Amino acid sequence: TPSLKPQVFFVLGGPGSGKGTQCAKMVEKYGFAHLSAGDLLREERDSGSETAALINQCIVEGKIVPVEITCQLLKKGMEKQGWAAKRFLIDGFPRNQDNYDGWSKVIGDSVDVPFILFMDADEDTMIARIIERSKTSGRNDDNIESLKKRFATFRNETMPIVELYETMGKCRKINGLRGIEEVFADLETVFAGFI
Ligand code: UP5
Ligand code: MG
Repeated sequence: TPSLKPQVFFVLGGPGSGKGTQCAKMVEKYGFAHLSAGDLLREERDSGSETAALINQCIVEGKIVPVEITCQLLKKGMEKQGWAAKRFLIDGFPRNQDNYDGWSKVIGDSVDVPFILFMDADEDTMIARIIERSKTSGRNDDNIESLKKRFATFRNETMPIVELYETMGKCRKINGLRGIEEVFADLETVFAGFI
């Protein structure tokens, strides 16, 4: 019997690897729900809530916000979209062991995670994309200083989570270096059975 739990697909990859771009295409073509942890955190920061200063400091330093904050935002976001029998793409989370443990505790078995996507790209490509995007993004972490810190955090804290899913046989690695449409064709292959 098919599971009635919502399905969650985490989307991980370095800054500029194309997480947001590809998720938007899955929303448009297949009606997936998409939650970007980074977008939710920027929204929360801009709301001026009591956690705003802490969130902003983490973002500029490329550090990872405590999971209690991020997980609550994700949970609220999922509830807002309608929790039941949905396919969620959660982009940019879980980024470290603290994120993984916090999610397991709060959400855990109430959803299925069939697999995660790992958007693979080299740093030179990602730097070029982010520097180009910085002309219009308005993001205060789209500068070379913050970017270097984001890469270090990705390598040291997020890659071990990618590897954790890999050892569970639940990581689908995507070559993110090609054009947007070619990358998307790979996603469609990987998601066959869910679309
Ligand atoms: N582009 C995309 N794909 C392309 C392709 N195939 N060919 C050519 N160009 C391509 O893409 C980036 C740019 O590249 C765009 O201009 C796009 O057109 C082009 P995008 O899809 O935006 O890449 P993405 O991987 O989403 O990059 P992003 O910068 O959003 O990744 P980050 O992981 O750095 O940012 P995020 O928003 O997830 O997190 C920001 C910060 O929030 C973190 O550093 C951290 O401080 C905090 N955070 C947490 O603390 N906890 C969380 O759980 C999440 C975030
Ligand atoms: Mg993004």
